Amino acid sequence: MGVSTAAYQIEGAAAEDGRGVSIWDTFSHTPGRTLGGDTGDVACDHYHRWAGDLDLMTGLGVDAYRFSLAWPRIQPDGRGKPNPLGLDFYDRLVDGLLERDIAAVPTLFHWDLPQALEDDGGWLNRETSLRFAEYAGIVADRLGDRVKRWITLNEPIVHMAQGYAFGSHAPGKSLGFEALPVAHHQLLGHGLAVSELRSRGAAEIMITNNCTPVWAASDDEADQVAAMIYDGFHNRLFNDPVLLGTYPEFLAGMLEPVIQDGDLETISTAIDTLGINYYNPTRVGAPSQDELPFDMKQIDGVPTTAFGWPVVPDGLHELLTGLKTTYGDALPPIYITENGCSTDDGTADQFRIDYLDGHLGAVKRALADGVDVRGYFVWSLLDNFEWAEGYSQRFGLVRVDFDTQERTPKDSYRWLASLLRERG
Ligand code: IFM
Repeated sequence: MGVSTAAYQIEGAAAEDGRGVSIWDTFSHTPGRTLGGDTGDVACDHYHRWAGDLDLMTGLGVDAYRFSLAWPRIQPDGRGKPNPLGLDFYDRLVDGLLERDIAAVPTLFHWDLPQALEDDGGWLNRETSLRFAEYAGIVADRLGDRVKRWITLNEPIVHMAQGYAFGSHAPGKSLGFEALPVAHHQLLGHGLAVSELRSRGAAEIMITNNCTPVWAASDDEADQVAAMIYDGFHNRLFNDPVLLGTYPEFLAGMLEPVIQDGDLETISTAIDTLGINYYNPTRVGAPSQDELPFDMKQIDGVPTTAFGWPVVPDGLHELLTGLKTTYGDALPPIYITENGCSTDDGTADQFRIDYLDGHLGAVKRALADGVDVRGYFVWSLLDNFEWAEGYSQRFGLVRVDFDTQERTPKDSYRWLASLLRERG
């Protein structure tokens, strides 16, 4: 059992110790891009307060911490010689975790691409995949003696869709289907990074995909087809090539111009486990206009989080058993690398307790049904910078006062701590 965070959402210290500019610095400083103009300049100031934050994890009783490395801290321009001070920070963090008997589970890329790489096309440019592999090697050279479990990418679907197709995240491009090469180049970067990590002795490597069970709005053929297409874009575009070495047929044609010989072999280089981030199912129907081949529909009759996301714990069971049915022996053991909810400001968060309890129950049922789930990470340890929503959506087990940086454990923190204590 662990907790999960990401660099740009908590670290702050955006201009310290030689850190370069990331696409999220540029985006959040562009007027109108984030709610209230919020930025990650300070965030939870974790860069300076990391030791206290690790103590919070000890108090919680978790045995693993999933965090991400800020690429621009390590290679300010995304290429070439590493910045020693950036690597030193993660060195201290990993040592601090090991001193507390907490396994370090770093994610190499959680959306904060060095701006210099974006200026050359970002993930639309195949070159970024090669740079990502170089960066993976640099990090593994420094941390690989202590880090055993690695995650390459976080939610490549969200980075492609929100960052390059719809423009609601950095780098803020609205390319529609022209964003598809971003999927292929991220996946290629993943495959190349697996080899770099492996050659440096990594014991366990995974990719983290955001997955959702897709519900057709009705039995009508048009709704069923729309659901299949959505499932293709959101889930299968990122699971199939990694696990099976193929793209879903209807997407393979669209990707053809960017696929080179050997790419799918690289992308399907064996991984050890699969990271799954689950928040909610998605209901879709036939398109009502030309822009997209599906319409998003509301899910009625269930509670919703502060973000307005439907709460459906059974969806996690459906997702996990569905992955087993779809991929069979090709499905490696799974970690739930993110699951959690945003609630209103305040520390009396019975809503989060119910949410976590329900979803842990769903994992238990999936285990009983034969799905090999090895671990579960709560999103998130701390309230943090929720991307375009700024600081308005609070996902933490620990409340953060963003004026004073005071941390206050919520009821859910105490609930989880006692659950973990009882479990021994
Ligand atoms: O905060 C994000 C995280 O960065 C990626 N997964 C979803 C979370 C909640 O929106």
